[in-house]
This record gives sequence, structure tokens and C-alpha cells, in this order.
Amino acid sequence: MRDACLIVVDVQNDFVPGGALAVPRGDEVVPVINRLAARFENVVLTQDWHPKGHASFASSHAGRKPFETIALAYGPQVLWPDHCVQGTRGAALCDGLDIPHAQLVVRKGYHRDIDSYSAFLEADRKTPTGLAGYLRERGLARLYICGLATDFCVAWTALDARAAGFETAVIEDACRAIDLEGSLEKAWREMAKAGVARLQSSEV
Ligand code: VGL
Ligand code: ZN
Repeated sequence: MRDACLIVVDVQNDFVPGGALAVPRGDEVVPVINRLAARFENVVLTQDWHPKGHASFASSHAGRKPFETIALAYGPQVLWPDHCVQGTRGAALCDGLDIPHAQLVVRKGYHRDIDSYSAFLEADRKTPTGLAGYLRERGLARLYICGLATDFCVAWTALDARAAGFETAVIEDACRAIDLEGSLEKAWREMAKAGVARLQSSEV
């Protein structure tokens, strides 16, 4: 496991029941991820971390509602309820998440005009977060990805990890999905095509 790293995506208050963009049963991943993380020497956490008035918020676009898609400069963007605003309780990691040995927290989505589902590359598909360089410099070549939501931030992170040359697996029972109009099935299809392994936590 020396060259393996667990990447825990966006396990934040706003993505669990009671939060602003609650993923159904999102809270169920917490105990699964805690058990998993205890077995990894290397763990990276990510945090969705938007400024107020972020371009991905429906409230930033007159007449638009959450879950509609609009065209932004870099392409189509799903609009969301305001969520994970920097410094708020909703943006904080879930209380029950117990990974004191995590080594890095990557914040993403902090540019007002660019969203970032992926922990590697922002939605303009050009702006890097720095995570690939960090992992390479530390010799971490095998990535296990879990967290919220399977079909958005987990899938985009896994696809970009593969594109950057990392061996990549997604741990299905340590993720939950939003599932907008078939997005979950599409995400698994694209990940399979890209060579992302689909594992259960019992197989890690
Ligand atoms: C996410 C929608 C908007 C996620 C983040 O973490 O999957 N989804 N921002
Ligand atoms: Zn977001």
C-alpha cells in the first residue's frame, strides 16, 4: 500500500441529509470510509469550496432554478442550490468523519466563474488544482476514490485521474449518487470505458 492513496471526495455537511445539496443516503458513507481510511497510510481529502455568488449556483443567474443546465463560457453547467460556501458549516467536513491521519485537503471550486467537480482539473478543463503534481512527487501511483457524489465529483475525479496516468479504482459502497436524468449509469459507463476499476470496500 506504500504507493496507494485513498482520495475521499467532498464528505461535507451540505452533501448529506439536512444539507443544502443533500445526496440521498450520503451520510451512510461516513462509517464505511472511516473503516477504509484506517487501512491506508496515505489519505487525501477534498472539499468543495465555493465563494458566495459562484457561477454554479442557480441564485447567481436571474430566472434560473436549481438542476437546470445552462451554457457557461467553458460549456454546459448544471445549476445547483447554493452549497459549500467557504467558511460555512455546510462546507465543513462531516462531524463523523474520523481520519486524523489525512495528509492533504484539496479545496476546489474557489474560482467564482469556474466550477470544479474534479479534484484534478477545473470545469474549464484547463486549470489544474495541483493534485496530480502532489501525488506524483510523493510516488503515489495507485488511487482509490470514494465519497460524494458518485456521478459528479467522484466520477470526474476518477476520469481525470486515469487521464493523468494513475491506476484508479472507485469504491462503490463508499459512495452515494445524486442521479440526475441517468447521470449515475452514464458515469459508470464512462468510468468503465476509461479503465477505472469498480470495487467494493471488502475487496480493497
Ligand atoms: C458536487 C454538485 C456540485 C459533488 C459538487 O461533490 O459531487 N456536486 N458541487
Ligand atoms: Zn459544488
